[in-house]
Amino acid sequence: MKSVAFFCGFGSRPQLLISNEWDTMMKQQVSFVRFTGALATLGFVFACSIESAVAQIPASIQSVSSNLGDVSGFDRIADHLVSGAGLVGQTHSINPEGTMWLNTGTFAEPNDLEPEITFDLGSVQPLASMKVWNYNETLPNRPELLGRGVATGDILVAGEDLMFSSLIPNQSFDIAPGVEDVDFGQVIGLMGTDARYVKLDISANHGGDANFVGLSEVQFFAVPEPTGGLALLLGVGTVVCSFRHRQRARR
Ligand SMILES: [Ca+2]
Ligand SMILES: [Ca+2]
Repeated sequence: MKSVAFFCGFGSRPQLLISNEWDTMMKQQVSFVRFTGALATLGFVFACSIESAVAQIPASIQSVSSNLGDVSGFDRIADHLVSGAGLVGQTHSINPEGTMWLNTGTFAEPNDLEPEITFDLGSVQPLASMKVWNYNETLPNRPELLGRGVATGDILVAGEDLMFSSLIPNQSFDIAPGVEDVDFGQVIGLMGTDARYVKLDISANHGGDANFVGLSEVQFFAVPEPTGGLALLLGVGTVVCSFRHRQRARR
């Protein structure tokens, strides 16, 4: 009789079971459903955290007003901002050679008094934020080196057509600490704006020498989207929830 009840347990209520048998079976079913629901929720949270962690967008340099590395023996070019060079975990080296960008300022010809840099994110996508590590070169009794870091600038964005519009005018950038054991990356929200190109039109440094401006690293992050795995988990969650609802309705 119990086996009959098992096979029809998800359909109409079997009349031949006595009430305490029915209650026990229902409690087991509800426990199973709650366990499955909790599992689906945990999976969902886990998948969300993975998704957030991998939302960084690979970037390249579309254009830059000048690279000190192009006209001198110093290896300081904009490519070092998007390659991860000098980045260790969430901090950055204090040695600029091969790890940071510095423009020519008035130190080398051609001078660069209108510094700007444009990042290419490969395709138009919704941008959640950018993370900026400022110019972190430091030596004892040389405060002007950290002063070469970007202090203010406009952030502009463009789609495939490279027609820029202002997103954040006169953004302030934190001066770097001159150490390499803290996360000094500054997160700037980009409000989910759809863009392929992001331009920094730099207006001032932090009081450094020779009108230099520089940075250590820049990363971009997309607004997370549900993946196939996430959609599957959401589907499982929906099925479990509707099953629970049906079970409750029948009691
Ligand atoms: Ca770097
Ligand atoms: Ca400018």
